[in-house]
Amino acid sequence: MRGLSVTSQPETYLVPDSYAASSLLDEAGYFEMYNRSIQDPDGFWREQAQRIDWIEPFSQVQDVSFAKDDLHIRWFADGKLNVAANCLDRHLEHHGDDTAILWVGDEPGTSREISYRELHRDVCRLANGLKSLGVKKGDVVTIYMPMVPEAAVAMLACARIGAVHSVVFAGFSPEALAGRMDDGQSRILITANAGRRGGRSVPLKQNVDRAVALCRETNVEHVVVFNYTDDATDWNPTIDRDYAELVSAQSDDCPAEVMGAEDPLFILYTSGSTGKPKGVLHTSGGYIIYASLTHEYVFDYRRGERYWCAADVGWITGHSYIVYGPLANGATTVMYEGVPHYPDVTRVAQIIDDHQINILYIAPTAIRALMAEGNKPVAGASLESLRLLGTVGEPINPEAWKWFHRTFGRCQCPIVDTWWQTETGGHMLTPLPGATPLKPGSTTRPFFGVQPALVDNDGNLLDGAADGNLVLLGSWPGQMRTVFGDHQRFVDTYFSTFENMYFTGDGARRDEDGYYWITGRVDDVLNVSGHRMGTAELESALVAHEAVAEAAVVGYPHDIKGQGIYVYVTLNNGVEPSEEMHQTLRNWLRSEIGPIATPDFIQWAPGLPKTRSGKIMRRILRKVAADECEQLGDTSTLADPGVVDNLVSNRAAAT
Ligand code: 6R9
Repeated sequence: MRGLSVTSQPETYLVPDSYAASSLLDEAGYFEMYNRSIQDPDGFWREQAQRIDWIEPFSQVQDVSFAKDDLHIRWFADGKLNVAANCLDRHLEHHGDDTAILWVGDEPGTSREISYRELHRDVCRLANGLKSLGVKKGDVVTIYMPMVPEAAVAMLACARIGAVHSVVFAGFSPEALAGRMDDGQSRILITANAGRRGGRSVPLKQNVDRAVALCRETNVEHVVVFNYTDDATDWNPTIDRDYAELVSAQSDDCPAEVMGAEDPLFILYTSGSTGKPKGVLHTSGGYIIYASLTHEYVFDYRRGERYWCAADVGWITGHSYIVYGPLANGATTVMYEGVPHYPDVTRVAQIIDDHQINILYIAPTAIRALMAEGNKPVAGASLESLRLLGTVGEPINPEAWKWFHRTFGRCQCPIVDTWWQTETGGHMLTPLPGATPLKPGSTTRPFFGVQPALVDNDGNLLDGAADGNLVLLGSWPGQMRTVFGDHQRFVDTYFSTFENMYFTGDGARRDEDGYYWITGRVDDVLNVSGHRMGTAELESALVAHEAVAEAAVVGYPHDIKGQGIYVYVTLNNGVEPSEEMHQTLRNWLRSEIGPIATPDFIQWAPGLPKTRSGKIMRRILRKVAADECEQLGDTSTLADPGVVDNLVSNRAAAT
C-alpha cells in the first residue's frame, strides 16, 4: 500500500525512560507473559478469566477446533456471568461516583459526565422498559443511534436482559439498515429522532421510517425513539415509543440475567469479499475478558485516567474500546459526538486540553486529514495531559505516524498501532507501551495468546523474515463464533482457504525482528477511511440501477482516506455518459449504502477486461485506477485485449 515502507529499514523508537519505569510491563515482562500464554494457554486464560465476576465458575477453559469439517470455538463454556453487571454493578461499591462516560458534544462547550451509578440506573430503567415491551433473552435488538450516552445505555440494557444487540452505524442508509434488520430478524429498534455531526442534523428517524417500510423478512413491532434534538418527525403510534416515557415509569433496579459464557452478546455486520454484509457474532464471557484485558494492557490503563477512543459505536472499535473494554475496567471513557475538524481543525487538541485527556486512540485517516493542515491542529494547545496515543483501522504510513508523534505526542508519547478486526473482537498485533520499541508503520508483536503466522498461497508456513498471507493458528477468547444465521459462511470465509488456520484476509510482512507490517487486504475488501466495504456489495448496488449494465469497483491509493473508491461503469445501450449520470450514480450509491460509499472517481467503460471464462481481471482495473498504466502486466489471457486500450485512454483523458 502507498507510503507503507515495508522494504526499507526504518528507525526504531525506544521506550522513553520515564515511561518504562511506571508502565504495567517492561519488555522482559511482555515476553514472560506472552510465552506463558502460548506454552500454557489454559493456565494463562484461567487466571485472566478471574478479572471478571462470574455468577457460576467455568470448568473447561477452551474447546476449540479450526478443522473445517468440525469447526467449533468455545471458551469458558459452562461459566455463567452477565456482561452489563461486569461493566456496571461491580464498580458501584467503591467507584460508583467515578465518571464512566465523559460525553463531549458536537458544539464546542457542550459536555456531560455520567457516573457509574447514574449509568447503572439508566441502563436498568431502559432494560426494564425493553422487558415491558416484551423483549426477551435471545431477541435481536437493532440500535441505530447517534454518538450520545444513550447509545451505550441501549447496548448495556440489552446485555443486562440477555437480548442480542445489533448496532447499525448511523451513517448507513435506510436500505442498509433494513437489510441488517431483516437478516437479524429484529423486531425492535432503538433510535433517536436525529443526531448531530459537524454542525448538521442527521435525520435518523426519517431513515428508520423508510427502513421499516423496506423490511421484508421481519415485522418491526417497536421503534423506541430518543427525542434528542428539536427536529420534528413523523410519529406512527402503532409502533413508535417515546424513550423518555418508556423509561420514566421504570424501576432503577433490574436484576441482571444469568448468561452462559457462550450466549450471544451482539451481532455486528461487516463487509466481506462476497455477498451481503455478514453478521459477526460475539458471545459473552470470552469477549468481555478479551476486551477488558486488551484495554488495560494495550493502553496501560490506570484507574482515574481519561481515555478517548475517537471511533463510532457503530463499529467494532466503538463496541470494544468505547463501551465494553473501558467500562469493564472502571475507566472513564470519552465519547465524542462530532467530527475531528468541526468547527475547525483544532477541535481534537482542544478537547484534549479542555478535558485533560490522557490517552487518545484514533484512525490514521483522521491523522492524515489533520496532517494536511500542517501545525494548525495543535497550534496554541498544551496537550500535556496526553501520555499515550493509539491508532486503528488501517495501515498508518510512517510519515503520518511521525507527524502524530511529533505534534500530539510531543515526541514523548508512545503510539500503539493496533491491528485487529471486527471478527477478532479485540487487539491482536500491537505494541504495549513501556514494553515494545516502536517502528513507525509496524503493528509490532502479538498480544498474549495470539499466534500469528504467514503462509504462501498454498498454505505453507513461512519462516523468519517473510511476506505472505496473515493467518492465526489458534483461538483466543475474543474470537467471533459464527456468522449469524449462516454458520457455513463462517467456515467458508475464514477456515477454508488454509487448513486449520483462521485466515484474516490481510497480507503482512514480518521483518528480522519478528515485527509485523500489515500490507493491506489481499481479498476484494476495500478500506476507505478505516471503513470496510466489499467491492461486491458496491457492484451489486450499482448494477441495480436501471442505467447500469455492468460495474466493477476497486480501491486506489488516496492521500487522506488510505484508499479511495474507483468505479468502472458500463452503461446500458442507449444511455450516454454525462455529468448528470455521474451525479445520479454517486447519489445512488450514497442512498443504497450510505455516504461512506460515495465514489471518488467514476470512469465510463464501454467494456471491462475479462478473461475468456468471463472473470473480471481486477488487477488491471487496480493498475489503471492507481494511474500505473505502464505496469499492467500480462494481458494475453483477456478475451478482448482492446478493452484495455480504451480504459487507459479514458483514464488519461479523465486526469
Ligand atoms: C478494528 C477494525 C479490519 C481490517 C483489517 C485490516 C485493517 C485494522 C489495522 C489495519 C493495518 C492496523 N486494519 N487495523 N491495517 N494496521 N493497525 O478496523 O476492524 O473494521 O473489521 O477492519 O482493517 O485490513 O483486516 P474492521
